[in-house]
Amino acid sequence: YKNPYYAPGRSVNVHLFEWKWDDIADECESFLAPKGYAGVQISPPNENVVLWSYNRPWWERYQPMSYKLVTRSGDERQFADMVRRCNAVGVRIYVDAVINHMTGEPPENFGTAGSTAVFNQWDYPAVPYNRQHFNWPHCVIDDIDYTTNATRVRNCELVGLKDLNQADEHVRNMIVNFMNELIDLGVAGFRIDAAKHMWPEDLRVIYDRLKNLNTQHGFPANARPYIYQEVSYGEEIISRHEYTPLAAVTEFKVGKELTNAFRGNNQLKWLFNWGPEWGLLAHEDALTFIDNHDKEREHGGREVLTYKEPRQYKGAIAFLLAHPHGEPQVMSGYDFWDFDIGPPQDRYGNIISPIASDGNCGNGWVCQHRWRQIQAMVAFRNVAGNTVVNDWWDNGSNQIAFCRGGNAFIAINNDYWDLFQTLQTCLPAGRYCDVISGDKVGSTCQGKMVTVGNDGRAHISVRASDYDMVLAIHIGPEL
Ligand code: LAG
Ligand code: CA
Repeated sequence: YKNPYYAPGRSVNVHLFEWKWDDIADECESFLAPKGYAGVQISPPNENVVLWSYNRPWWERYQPMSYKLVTRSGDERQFADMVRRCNAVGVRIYVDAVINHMTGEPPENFGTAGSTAVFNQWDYPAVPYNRQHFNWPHCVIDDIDYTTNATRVRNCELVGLKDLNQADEHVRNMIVNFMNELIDLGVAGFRIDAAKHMWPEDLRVIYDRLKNLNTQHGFPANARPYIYQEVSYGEEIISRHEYTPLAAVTEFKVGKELTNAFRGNNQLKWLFNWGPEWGLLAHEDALTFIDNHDKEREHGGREVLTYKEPRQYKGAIAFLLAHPHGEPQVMSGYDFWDFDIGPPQDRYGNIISPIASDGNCGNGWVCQHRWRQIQAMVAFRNVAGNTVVNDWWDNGSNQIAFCRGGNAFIAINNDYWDLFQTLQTCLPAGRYCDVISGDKVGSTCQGKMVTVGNDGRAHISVRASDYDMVLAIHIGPEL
């Protein structure tokens, strides 16, 4: 469950938060595949409760009503079409699987597929689930439970959401059928929402009943789905190491530590041994990211870097993607000013597409994955391939540089003074165009030019006043 089955030469997953299936299909064909993105994490595809009382918040999608594939992102036909079209261009689809719980007791009682439920009776006829399929007696997780009581974290309700009992055979069947239907449709894997709130032994049973990936969608025979379990930090009473024997795990420390460093609270020079020596999960166990849809909103969004602090955010993402540790994911969402704000929508609640008719991202969407500096680092990672970090350089402070084998070189300056150095780039002699500071249009470089000599060395300049703190060059088309 730890192999994402990316297409050869691809390495970065993007969370297209709240995107519609039709738009994702278009994006796979027109942008993600040509730019070398490997996969997309989609928002939950199964029916959720509709919450007009909160003006359709994003979080209604974390309150399942059934496993019918009908949401604001699209219906089953559109879902199948998206997966088929993305797989056809080598972009994999990973589903956010909400299997810990159903709804809370919301003020409204209609799902996106028209289903209703009797919340206070734990009755979800569209699945069907009833009271006997939930953990009992009913209880709600308190903050203190995270440090003292693993059973309560797993068997009580997360923020009042009806807590399914994954030890129950019927519950297992319903979840497995749902996930297997998605595998049949061609998905490559799953994010397991709220994995900390489920017992590892129950999850193991569920994973082991999943089908192999669908060979008709280009997967090799006997390929198991890629599974990354959402375990936030996981260093309290429940350890993330209870989950790594099963499948991969979301590595929240990456965003926390890189945020700390790129906000200037830790020197970049210390990143020389980035990886397990920092207490991070082993490479194959770690799904890495700076922000996700929760972290960009929690605590006023101050916990980790987000699109709202773009210079440091792009710096942190550049390091995330330049460094070989982990399977990285980038977040791509919409502009918001308050926790509850849902995606851009019309008055009927239809999601407004991110990409306008001129092909540009707009309509209130941020599209981080399309930012030149981020997209360029996706290509950088693909070119770097399986190489390790070599020729590390730092100035004893916040200026760092390193090579990825003989394929790629990056320099980052998070000091308040200029980086002005002759450095080993490990690249063949030649003229390179920095992929961060400007596009290469035809044979002209709109960004910084770097001339590498026969000894692999080049003069590198990243001024404190430069628009971005990163310079990155790699082998590829000649200038
Ligand atoms: C997750 N991972 O473990 C998701 O990443 C996270 O986004 C989900 O919470 C959570 N677990 C449940 O799947 C989100 C919001 C919550 C929201 C919940 C359900 O962060 O704020 O709770 O989705 O929609 C909302 C209200 C609560 C209320 C609850 C139940 O905000 O105040 O108690 O619904 O009615
Ligand atoms: Ca639970």
